[in-house]
Amino acid sequence: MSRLIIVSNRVAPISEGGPAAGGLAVGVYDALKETGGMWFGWSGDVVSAPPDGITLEERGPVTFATIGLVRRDYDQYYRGFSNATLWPAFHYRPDLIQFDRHEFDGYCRVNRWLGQQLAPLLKPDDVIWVHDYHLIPFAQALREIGVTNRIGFFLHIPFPASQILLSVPRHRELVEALCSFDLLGFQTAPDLRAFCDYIECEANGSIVRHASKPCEISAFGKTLKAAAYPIGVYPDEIAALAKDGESGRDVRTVKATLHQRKLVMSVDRLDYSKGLVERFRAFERLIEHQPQQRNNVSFLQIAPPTRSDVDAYRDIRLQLEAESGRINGRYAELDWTPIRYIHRQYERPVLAALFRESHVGFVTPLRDGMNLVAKEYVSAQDPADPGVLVLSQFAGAARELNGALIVNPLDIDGMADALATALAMPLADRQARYREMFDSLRENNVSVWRDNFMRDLRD
Ligand code: GDG
Repeated sequence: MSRLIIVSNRVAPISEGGPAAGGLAVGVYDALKETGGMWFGWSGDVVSAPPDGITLEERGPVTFATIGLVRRDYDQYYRGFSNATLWPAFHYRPDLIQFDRHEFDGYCRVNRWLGQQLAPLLKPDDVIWVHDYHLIPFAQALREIGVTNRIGFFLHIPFPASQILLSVPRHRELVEALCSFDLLGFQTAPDLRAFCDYIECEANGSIVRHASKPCEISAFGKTLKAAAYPIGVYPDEIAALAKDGESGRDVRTVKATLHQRKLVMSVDRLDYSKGLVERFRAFERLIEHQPQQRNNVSFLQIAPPTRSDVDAYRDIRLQLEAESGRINGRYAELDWTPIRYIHRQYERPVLAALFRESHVGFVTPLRDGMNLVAKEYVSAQDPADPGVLVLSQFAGAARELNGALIVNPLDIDGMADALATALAMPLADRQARYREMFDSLRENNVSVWRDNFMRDLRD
């Protein structure tokens, strides 16, 4: 079988056999090990002089190929256009879009440069799978220098409705660049629909739709295929990790400090798309309106730092610190802190074990391509006594996790009500919801996601 070449902004730091990496990294790495191939991307280093070339590291049949970025490229391509323009736009936050034409030029320049670095390493029958919004112009860049391999693209974040995308200057160039791929993958049907809507209504393109095959698109003088491929997790592995961690030190500490109180838990990168402020207010509303919950439930929010050099991320951190301080100041007692907010990263097995320990998984993004935390929370539950998932209708995962209590993350009272329902839910109801969700996670695990995409790309 032809080699697989994965291209993503960052190359996952995989220690073989280790539990450090998440579903996506493990799923993709499995495929690489099967077919042999290469994973190419930014090393994560900002270097003082342009790098001599790619650093190659062999691990069995897989080659890790990484390269550093100079400060200007990091600023324009990564911090600028990717994370201060595309991320807010694609998460329906035009109010947060910052646009600078030099950053857009830098974004395209870095994509061309990365393409030039990769091209000499390619073999004619390699199949290339590019990931996410940092690399929208990547296929176009490769085509310009004569690469004819099959190239697919998977967008991990939402694809916005046309009226939102139109607010990004140079949107047409972005969509035209996407049309240089052979296959586009989106997380959900609404994302695919939004893309098709742009093609038909803004780009004068045409689409042939099929019931169970990718649709065929003609636009900008090119033809390509597109479909929805919802990303999954490995639920059985997460369940085993969670069970193993039950008696670990961190879980024992949490249990000891809870003193039989119930636990509501969330884990998110500290990102404004994740709805953290609204979530804190919903927990406050619960203990405000239901005094019997006070001192009987705690809320644990783990929010590791991310992109802290982008302005909007500094703002959300300050806002969250203010909200948790205000709510705890108002309701805390000598022996009870309502919100435990931790701005730090934890090991994957610790998170899984804490998920299993908590009575409610509170996952309420304002917008999310999929949201793997929701799937990991369900996977980690104890089948004999599972917790309840409270999930935003705006997470891609809400389309699959039918056993969750679905909420609108802007409806603070609605979220507080859902928390109360979850905390009081009888065991039989919790078990039925859990079982349905766990079965569907198994059926659509991350291998299914990967294999479906690869089948359509090689087709
Ligand atoms: C993007 C899209 C889409 C979080 N904190 C820690 C930690 N995590 C892990 C979680 C989960 C992953 O990071 C986060 O994935 P999400 O899907 O929840 O969100 P994004 O990071 O925004 O991911 C999203 C995803 O891509 C995949 O396509 O679902 O919609 O936005 O696995 O567990 N892991 C560890 N420590 C932490 O403190 N070890």
